[in-house]
Amino acid sequence: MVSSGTTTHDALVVGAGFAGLYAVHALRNQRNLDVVAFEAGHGVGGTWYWNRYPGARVDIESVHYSYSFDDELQQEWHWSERFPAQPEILSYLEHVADRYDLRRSFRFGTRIVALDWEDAESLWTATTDRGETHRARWVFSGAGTLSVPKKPEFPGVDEFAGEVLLTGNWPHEPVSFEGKRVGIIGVGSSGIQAISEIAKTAGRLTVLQRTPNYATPIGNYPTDPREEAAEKAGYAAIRDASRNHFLGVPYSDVQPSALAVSPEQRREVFDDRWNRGGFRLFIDSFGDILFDKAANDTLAAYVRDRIRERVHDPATAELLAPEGYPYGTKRPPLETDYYEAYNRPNVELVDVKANPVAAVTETGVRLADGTEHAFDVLVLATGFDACTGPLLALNITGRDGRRLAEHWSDGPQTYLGLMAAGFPNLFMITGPQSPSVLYNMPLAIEDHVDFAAAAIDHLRARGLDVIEPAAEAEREWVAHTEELANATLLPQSPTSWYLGANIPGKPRRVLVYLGGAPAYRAKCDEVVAAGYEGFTLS
Ligand code: N01
Repeated sequence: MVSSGTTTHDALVVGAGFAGLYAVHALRNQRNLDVVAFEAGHGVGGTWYWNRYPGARVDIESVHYSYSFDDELQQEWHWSERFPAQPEILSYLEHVADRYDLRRSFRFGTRIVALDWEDAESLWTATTDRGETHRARWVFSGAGTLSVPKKPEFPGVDEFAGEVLLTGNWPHEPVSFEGKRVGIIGVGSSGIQAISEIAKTAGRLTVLQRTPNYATPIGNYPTDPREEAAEKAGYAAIRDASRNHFLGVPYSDVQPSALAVSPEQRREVFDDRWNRGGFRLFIDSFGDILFDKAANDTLAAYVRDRIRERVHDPATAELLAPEGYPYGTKRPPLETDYYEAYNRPNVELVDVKANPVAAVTETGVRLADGTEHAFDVLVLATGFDACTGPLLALNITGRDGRRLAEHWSDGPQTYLGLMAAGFPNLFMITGPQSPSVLYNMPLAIEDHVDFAAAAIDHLRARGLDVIEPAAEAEREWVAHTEELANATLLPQSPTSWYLGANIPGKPRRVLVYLGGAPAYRAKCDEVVAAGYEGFTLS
């Protein structure tokens, strides 16, 4: 315990998703610290609590996209599919919460609205939307990376007489589209998953597409008992291989260069990865896809051809075939029968690039040229204020009254994507400029929580209670992450949320570490081995 008083704790955790749940386990169950945790939702699950839209599904195999910290947990849990849908992942997280008795540390339905550092006592004070305050020495933000939906850019959303539904904050009650005129804006991962499902029941579905996406097959199938048994028998090796892979999955068939092989050999590799599904085309085809534009062009052309094969109407196929930005510079969505949805008579594709959405009206949507589309339901799958948005929403004020919003006014500044100079003892789990969304999230989360919890052990063993990155270490890390990003094709995307480019006015900065999870972990290990190099401990 740090000091007396009912609202002073050792650690405060934000969020009850993968990050917050594991943080409570690591701090309270494994270290016996006094922990208080807050969750705005009325249950655990984080992303998997809020994103209940039809078709919501994980796109990394759950055998990999799951906790690794307890072998008993991974042995006893059974996934029904290779890529399970949202309800099953939510059940898993509910099971984890119960199995490790985590719920009792959480205050649900409670949002943190301010976090203020008090230098004199080296404590954070958190204020909740219920007006309570809690103090703690350590703060773990598990607020997530894709948890603050982007505000609609068009006027009139409040005027719409029908229902407006946000994929990222979907109703808990079942939604019926039967016989309804449904409009959907957005064809990112959320939109593509939702369109594939809503198309099956809507009276009419109108997809308002601005930038077409390079969506490729997910390759889902029911769990094969023999495959499951083999994976469980070799789980330790699988987790090792995952942690040693750029994206945190144990794929191992990547070839050096798309340009070093003949067109026929290249096609063979692409066909194989397309047929096997998942992120194999992206990360397990050729190693230069994300680095060399000419290599990237070969895959982009391949995906366009495959899209054209699947869509019957040539004009619709052309609109769906992405051009003008490299494959993978916007996060590639994975799909099941997405393109086939456009072959249904009840589905219509509208290009809102040339003719943008001007306003939402009482009856539907008006485009810039005055065309009106009438809807009963409008679905917004327009994305998130990624990576920085969830942290800035916590309204954080650090040392000397410095606000995080001010520190990050020109884009995020972090050391290791985990801490920021001037914001002591605040661990941003999967924060900006860490591998986070380019790694396998549960493993990225475990790595960060383990690093932070071990730092606390290190400090406590020495009678210290503050850790903070040095400004110079932070500057070097930011420069390093930018250098890595500039060696890739990523900066060539005009609208990617990886760069904050999806939000008007947001500083355009790389929000992820592009050196890959293994290099990142090696760097973290070096920092620890050198006595927390780049951090000031006091
Ligand atoms: O959001 P997005 P998302 N007018 O930003 C369009 C993860 N995720 O929620 O590209 C018209 O990708 C926008 O168009 P444009 C995953 O990491 C994972 O779909 O800006 N359109 C785009 O089409 C993913 O990458 C899963 O031109 C507008 C769409 O809205 C991340 O979450 C499932 C517009 C937004 O796409 C975010 O995905 C779901 C406007 N004014 C999500 N504003 C899994 O499968 C925006 N758009 C695990």
